[in-house]
Amino acid sequence: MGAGKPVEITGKHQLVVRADYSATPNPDFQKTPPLAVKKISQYACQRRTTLNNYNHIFTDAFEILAENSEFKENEDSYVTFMRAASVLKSLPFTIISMKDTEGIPCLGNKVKCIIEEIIEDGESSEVKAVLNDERYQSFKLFTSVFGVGLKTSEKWFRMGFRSLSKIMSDKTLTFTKMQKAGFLYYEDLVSCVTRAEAEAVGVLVKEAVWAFLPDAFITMTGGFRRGKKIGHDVDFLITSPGSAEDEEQVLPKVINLWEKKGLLLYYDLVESTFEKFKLPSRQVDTLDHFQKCFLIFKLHHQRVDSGKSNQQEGKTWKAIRVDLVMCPYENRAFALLGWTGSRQFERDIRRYATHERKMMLDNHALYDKTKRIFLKAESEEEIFAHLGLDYIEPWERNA
Ligand code: DCT
Ligand code: MG
Repeated sequence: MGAGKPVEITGKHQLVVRADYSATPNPDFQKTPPLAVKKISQYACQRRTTLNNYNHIFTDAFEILAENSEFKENEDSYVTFMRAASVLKSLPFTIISMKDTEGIPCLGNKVKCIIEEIIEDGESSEVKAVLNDERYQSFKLFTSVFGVGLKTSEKWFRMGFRSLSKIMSDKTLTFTKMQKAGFLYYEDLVSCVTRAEAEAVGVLVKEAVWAFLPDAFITMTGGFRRGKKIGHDVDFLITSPGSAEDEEQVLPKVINLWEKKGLLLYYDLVESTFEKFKLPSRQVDTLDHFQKCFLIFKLHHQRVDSGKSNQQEGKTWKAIRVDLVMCPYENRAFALLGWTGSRQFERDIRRYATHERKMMLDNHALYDKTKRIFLKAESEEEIFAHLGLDYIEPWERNA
């Protein structure tokens, strides 16, 4: 009205955060009280992040920079870029000018400079340099092999390797069982798992687990529970109210059954190191102590509903990475929260527990340091309530 004409729409004209905003349009919108604008939290567990990312152009850039920092083992820089990408994913609008970044946490000077460059030039020179960097390219390629981490990548890079074919044909190198499987099924494993394939694996997991433990609860966790349409693997959490001894035997029995049927291309069964009264871990990134199995499943195409599309000539199956986790019944809510992710969401909810509530949270338990007690929970909602957080649905945890 001031300008006397329609003006260009910028972020400041758009609603950032409504006190009660939700992932879906609210039919009672007109009935809700006047808008209360809430500050965006620095913690992902106080933001709702759906898969609707309006800022891909920026978040893709920051994820590449974060990955490069990870390859260089620069933890601080990794965290800076991941937090920036994460907060931008939660915005309900696209950043189109620097004014739009005002008041948004987790955007330090370095990050803002990169945003500004992308707004002005459509790309960041730093990202371009990383994408052209030989070390980055090699690490990206090497770590795409199942079983290859930073240490092995570093070794191969120093030895002068730049391609997988040279590595595979080198007679002096030795490979772990995991890496051998990684090379053998490379093409299948780098092509993403579709939801239809994940559902097909889910049917087989239920069939096998219920044969030995009829009252087991089986939940597909990870990215698929957050509503993603594709993933790099399929994660399942298994628990049952029955006895712990029965439970312990289930994964070995399932493995045995599948192996007999020729459905296992690789597996690694990790026994539980869980101790009931141990305090939650201080590390935001440590692995949990549940019994679990990391495996590569041989999924026949005929088991997949719509799955004829990317079938290779003559090959009737696809190798799929699957994680099975078995957790004690009392810990199921914590395990479910932990295995649903995203990784950034998990990091932030643990950081929030520590710094804002003087509590310790991990995949097993929640401990109140002030009261010196473990806080029990039957559901994820109860964990959020213990932490004094509004409940965030799984599909809003794509931080
Ligand atoms: N997780 C965990 N402990 C581990 C491994 C994973 O608590 N040792 C959590 C973090 C996220 C979640 O479990 C699932 O892990 P991924 O499968 O690696 O991630 P994702 O979100 O499912 O992503 P993708 O779609 O690539 O599988
Ligand atoms: Mg996953």
